[in-house]
Amino acid sequence: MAMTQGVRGTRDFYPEDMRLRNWLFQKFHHSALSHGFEEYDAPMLEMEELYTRKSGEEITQQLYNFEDKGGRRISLRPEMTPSLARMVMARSGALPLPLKWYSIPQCWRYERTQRGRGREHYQWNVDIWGAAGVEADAELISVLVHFFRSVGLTSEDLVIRVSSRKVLEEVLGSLGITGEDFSKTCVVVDKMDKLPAEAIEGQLSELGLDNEAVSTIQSVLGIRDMGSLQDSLGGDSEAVLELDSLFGLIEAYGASDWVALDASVVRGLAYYTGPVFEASDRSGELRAICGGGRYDRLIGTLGGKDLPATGFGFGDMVVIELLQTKGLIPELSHGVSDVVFGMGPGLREAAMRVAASIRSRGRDVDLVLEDKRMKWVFKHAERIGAERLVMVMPDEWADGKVKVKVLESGEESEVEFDSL
Ligand code: 4HU
Repeated sequence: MAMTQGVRGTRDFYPEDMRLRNWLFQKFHHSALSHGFEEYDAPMLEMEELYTRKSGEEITQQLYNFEDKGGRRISLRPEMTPSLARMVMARSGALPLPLKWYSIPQCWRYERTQRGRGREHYQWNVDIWGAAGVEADAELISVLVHFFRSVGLTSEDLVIRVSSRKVLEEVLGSLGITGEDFSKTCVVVDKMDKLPAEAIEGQLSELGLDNEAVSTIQSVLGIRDMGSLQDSLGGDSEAVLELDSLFGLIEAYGASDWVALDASVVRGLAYYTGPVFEASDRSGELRAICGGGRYDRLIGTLGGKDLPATGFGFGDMVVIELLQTKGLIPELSHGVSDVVFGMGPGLREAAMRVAASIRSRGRDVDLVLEDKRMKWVFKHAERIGAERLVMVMPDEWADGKVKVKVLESGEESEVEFDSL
């Protein structure tokens, strides 16, 4: 195998890729910071048992796991939420609530079925712990909308489809399906548009759902407006009241155009309990851009005392595809403001003095390290998008001056070294 081969399913980030990634991450940072969130981080490695939930979720069936040299079962994290739950549990009682935290972790998966698919991505995670009301869920939607606007996307490009796990909980509760069976049913229902009908019916019948129950579920999942939801679940349905309040708050935030009720949204993670949402492009060509929801009982399943929580995960890949199709990827420059060039080996030290002086004033300077022709230096300065070319030349330097060329205008001048 050639040594240029990386680990299957991983990506290299060349400087041009890194510029785009950093641009995207800055948008993630600013959108979270603009809403008062604080950044946190956790190790990429966790004890495997943090993810052994046994609800049939794809994410826990595709663990990138192994045994370490001490015989411990370890996994690369497939998602951030369990690490966050662990951190919150470890400081239970000591953290000021509600807490609003975000992170941009690299997450890993290892699927046996298909090759050639990515095994890592970066996933922006934004979470609120200790706030039980839909105000917190509305805040997450606002962070998302802030992000979409900041990258130039509009509500015509994409939609955040919203529902609540309580919709299915009420329907399934009346059929006697509760607790763990309810979570497992949600995981199967999430796959309804991805697997053949027979496979879904088989999995649902294992969970105690007959054909009539399946068609009841299907008709409820088809609901796209609050009127029909109320007709189906009744006026005092908790799901209806919850979603009604949530849409009211989203309206107050001026974000109504970005959201739509869609009862088919359940999400594939077992731990969701309340409002759930996902964003996708309006044309429906791409996979979901992000997804999230309320998970008030996750800590309980990890052996701690429950704490209300809600959050979303937002991968770095699908949104880039969407921005590409919409022509919204910006031209990102190298970021250097000045190129400094000493003409000839005799002026190498002078050029370093000049570069150091400009850098001490807070500018980003690329010093030409070797003897190059003037033509090469001009091309180089243009290619990296520098504003100025500072040339240290024998006669000028003898007078304590350098030659400065402003690249956009082409204007040239002689400047005292001290006043650069
Ligand atoms: C997932 C988890 C980890 C890594 C990748 Br790529 N994808 C689930 O979407």
